[in-house]
Amino acid sequence: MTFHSMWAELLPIGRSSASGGYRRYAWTGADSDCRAWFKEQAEARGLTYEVDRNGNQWAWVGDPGAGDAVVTGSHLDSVPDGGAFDGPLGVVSSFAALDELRGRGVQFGKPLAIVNFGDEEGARFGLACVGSRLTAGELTVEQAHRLTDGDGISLPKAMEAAGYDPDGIGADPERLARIGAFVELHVEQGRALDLSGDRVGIASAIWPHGRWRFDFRGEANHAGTTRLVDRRDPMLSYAETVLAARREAELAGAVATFGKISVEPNGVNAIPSLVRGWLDSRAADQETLDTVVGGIEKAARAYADAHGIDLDVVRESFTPVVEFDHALRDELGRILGKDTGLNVPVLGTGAGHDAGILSGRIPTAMLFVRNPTGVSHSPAEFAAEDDCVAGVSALADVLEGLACT
Ligand code: HGY
Ligand code: MN
Ligand code: MN
Ligand code: MN
Repeated sequence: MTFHSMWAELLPIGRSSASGGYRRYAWTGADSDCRAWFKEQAEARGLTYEVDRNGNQWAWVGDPGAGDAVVTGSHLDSVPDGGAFDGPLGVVSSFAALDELRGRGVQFGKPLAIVNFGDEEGARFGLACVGSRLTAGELTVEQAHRLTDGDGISLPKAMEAAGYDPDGIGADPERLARIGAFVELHVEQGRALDLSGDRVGIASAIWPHGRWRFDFRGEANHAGTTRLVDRRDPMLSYAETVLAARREAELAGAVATFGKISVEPNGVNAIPSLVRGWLDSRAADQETLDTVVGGIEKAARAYADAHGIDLDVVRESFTPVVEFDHALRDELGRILGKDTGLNVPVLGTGAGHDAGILSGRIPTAMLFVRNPTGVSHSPAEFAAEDDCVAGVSALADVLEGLACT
């Protein structure tokens, strides 16, 4: 199997014919099809295949119990109408890199594993990196049981419906104790490599980021007969808050996005009783992030008060800044620069990743592959095949340097 043929096999799974975007949500049919593809790739290579207590898939070369394993991989799920590369590029490249290492005839001095972490995007249950958070003990079983999707289906019920036993979910310290390093290859979600003219880069850090839910409660009423002065319309406060978010982020050099909204009763001719807006905000450091979110919340409260609207703000998830393991990051730079003597670019990112979640427990690093437009979380997400193949070789070099004698 070449990178190209694996890619061609995975590409159609969960893809919308209308937009070309993906709907690979955790524990749905498309997710199951992706998981079946992963299992097939593992078994076709004679790897030891397993699913861990949290539903993450693992494919091993060597003894999974031996310890000091080198692990690579990423995720296969997507955001709503997402792109083809975010996640899958890391998983396909891992299998292709293993094939390349076998072609080089290397001997593995340590166990090597390829992993597919479940539910990284949080598209269905609203929390990113569920598979790696559970494994790292960053998400408790009780919290996981409280996660429900838009139809009120809980995470455990969704796992069960997909044929997975949710009863064993939870922290997996023994598994993490057997891992010496985790390296995730990912399409860059930005243009730094395009601007520098490099095919591959190394991650330095992940910005602190989080998700906050703003609930604006007003008074439902008739859109046609209620005078403007008599209204308590939460949509106004919400709209003013979205504009305030842009102003606060611009001032601070950060990012803030209201990308998801729900309206009750959601009728064209009804003034809403409730407008729920979800804020995703990220900044290069904690202090800036606090300033931005604090500024947005302050503005929202001022607007709500002015319109007689009740406002609740709930922080639904948060990931502190991730500084990737310096020694491992520098080791990757040494390995990748050894033939060319060139420094491989090191770049920060505002995107969250499983490698970020695990970085508090095991040494983790990331490789980025050039994305010529920088666009991600969109059907337009793209990486040229020769850049992807360069990413596979870089990953193979890194895995050889870390796992082979
Ligand atoms: O939201 C993120 O940054 C990631 O893609 N889950
Ligand atoms: Mn993503
Ligand atoms: Mn991703
Ligand atoms: Mn991610």
